[in-house]
Amino acid sequence: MQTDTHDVLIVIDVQNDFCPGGALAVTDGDAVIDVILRIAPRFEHVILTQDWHPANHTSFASSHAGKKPYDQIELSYGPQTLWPNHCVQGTKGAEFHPALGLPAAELVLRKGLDARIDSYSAFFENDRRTPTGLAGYLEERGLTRVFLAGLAYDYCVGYSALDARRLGLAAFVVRDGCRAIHLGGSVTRMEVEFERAGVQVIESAAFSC
Ligand code: VGL
Ligand code: ZN
Repeated sequence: MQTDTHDVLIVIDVQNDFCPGGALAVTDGDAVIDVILRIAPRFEHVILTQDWHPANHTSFASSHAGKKPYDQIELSYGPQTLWPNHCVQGTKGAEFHPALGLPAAELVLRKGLDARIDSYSAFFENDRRTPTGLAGYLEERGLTRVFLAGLAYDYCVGYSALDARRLGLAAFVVRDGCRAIHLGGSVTRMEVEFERAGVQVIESAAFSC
């Protein structure tokens, strides 16, 4: 896999709360860091996303009386899985993992700021319509192929890849640079969607580095 000036590596949500010891820890979540640091030098363009919720966010079980984490509820924009409080703005848990040293990243995109709506994708909130601005940024910068890694494979990485395809971008998910939450068949469900949308799943070895 050769990269060129139209390619961008989007590193999704490598934050303390998604790593071991965090509020919404993904098994082995911090293992993505070595892979990401190994492939990042292949890219002229690197973007980081940061889940960045207010303390009363609607995706938190604690915002809904009688609900607990991983319950499903119906919101105005569709079904929403409820999570433990995580990535609250300004907290340690919301900070990038300290080993994720990517000082050359050109953009840090924060998402999930609106208390009323969740945002898995880096491109759109969970209504699948409200844009984050990332599509405009990529377009203006001439970035047409996105490579995704980070956390979690079956949520924020997955939805970002699907939306990239919806926007007409080529989308590659670097599988060993991701770890999944695994919630009731979420990985299989996402991979069916990848297939349908034309998201390509590759391994970091494809960069031969
Ligand atoms: C994520 C659940 C809630 C993710 C973020 O980064 O995949 N998952 N918020
Ligand atoms: Zn979140």
